[in-house]
Amino acid sequence: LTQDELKRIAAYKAVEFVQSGMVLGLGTGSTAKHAVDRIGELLRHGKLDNIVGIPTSKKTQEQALSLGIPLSDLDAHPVIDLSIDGADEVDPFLNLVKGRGGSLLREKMIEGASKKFVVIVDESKMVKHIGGSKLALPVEVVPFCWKFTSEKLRNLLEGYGCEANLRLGEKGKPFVTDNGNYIVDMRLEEDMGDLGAVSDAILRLPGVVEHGMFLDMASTVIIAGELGVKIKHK
Ligand code: DER
Repeated sequence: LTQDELKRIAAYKAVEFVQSGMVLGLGTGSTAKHAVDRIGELLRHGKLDNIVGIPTSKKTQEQALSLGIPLSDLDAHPVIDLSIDGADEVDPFLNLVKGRGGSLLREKMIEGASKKFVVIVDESKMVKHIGGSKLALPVEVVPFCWKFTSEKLRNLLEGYGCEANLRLGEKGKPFVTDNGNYIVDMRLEEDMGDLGAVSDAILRLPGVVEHGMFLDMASTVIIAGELGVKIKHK
């Protein structure tokens, strides 16, 4: 099975939690894309009705619009029944790293407002510790003096062997999020211990908008692997 087939299997499994009449948080990324496609398909075939989607990015909004999924936002629906989204890392306590797609702020707002947050991953996303995949921890920062903020972040996380790199988009220009901000990718080397304390320290920096650690937010993680699908509940 290819990685994308595993992503699709996890996504379709998560959509089994969807019931007609739900307000759904629609995630962003290559795994969540399969879930949004499946919801659109079930709506089209009359297997689901009366669904309202709350997209976590402009990209997902466009995908959902093209599928005819009725859309709204958090202002109209401050409480969401179920959100389905991918993740870049999942630790044994179901803490997540998200945001490699750059949508972490809207994802965290929407998934934080959800009664149930189902995470869908292929088995490659499972790590022993957050930061364990040696990939980045994304931090959304305001463009104003981003170098100043990036240096503060680097100092803060220096103990974890951290570098801080501005994420670049097209033609070497800074990547700009849906919210008009920049992303600084923190390259972490090892277990950061008390993630809550690290989260608080990052969020206290004035130029920081949000970071990609989703602590104690997932209610369920669906893991698709070569040997089948595993479901872990909080
Ligand atoms: O950017 C994001 O938050 C995505 O949801 C990411 O965490 C997972 O993306 P993927 O499903 O394409 O691996």
